[in-house]
Amino acid sequence: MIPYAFTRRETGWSLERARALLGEMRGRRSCRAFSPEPVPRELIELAVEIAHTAPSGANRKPWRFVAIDDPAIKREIRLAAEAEERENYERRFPGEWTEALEPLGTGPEKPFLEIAPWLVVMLRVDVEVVAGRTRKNYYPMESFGIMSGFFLMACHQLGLATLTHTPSPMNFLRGICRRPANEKPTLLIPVGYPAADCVVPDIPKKPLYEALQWNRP
Ligand code: IYR
Repeated sequence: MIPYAFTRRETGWSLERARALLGEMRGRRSCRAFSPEPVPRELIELAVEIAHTAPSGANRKPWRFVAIDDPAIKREIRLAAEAEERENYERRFPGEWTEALEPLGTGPEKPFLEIAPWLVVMLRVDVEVVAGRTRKNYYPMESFGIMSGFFLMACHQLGLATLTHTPSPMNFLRGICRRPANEKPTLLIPVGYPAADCVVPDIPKKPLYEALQWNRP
């Protein structure tokens, strides 16, 4: 054990930072129309490194990242994702789901998978072989969720737009990325700048009082 190098802040400082951060995070939107403008690799590496600082069950960090800017791989991913999504929208989705998606304007075409300069594939690792022994990771779902939240927030803070995309099923990504069978493709996150004419749905956000309870009613 070592001492925790924690910086204690004044409450005024914290409040100011919290309000500024809330303002910035309120401005984050899922982006479905990207500009092809390149993003330096170092920026992606830093965002991934920030995500990788996330806490995880027993510090196992049950995730892998594959960062892709190779146009040939992006094209392969787009074609495979669109094939799955076409099945979803035309056959697999129940009516209720397509209704819920209607106001978001989503559909089976995913041009952003080729246009965004980077695709970051995140894979969840529930079980892995370490030093010849198979071991189970702890709380992989929770850990993965925390990690991906760190990533989305980091990207927004760095001035990058993202989309949490989950083509379903997304096992095709394992083959395309040449990852082993114990790694489960879980999120496919395009990262870049919004296209100049990017629009987002004008939808209300659930008010905080519907989500937050203080103590007991
Ligand atoms: N994965 C599908 C459907 C979809 C699901 C949710 I939840 C969204 O917020 C948006 C879309 C698709 O990407 O089209």
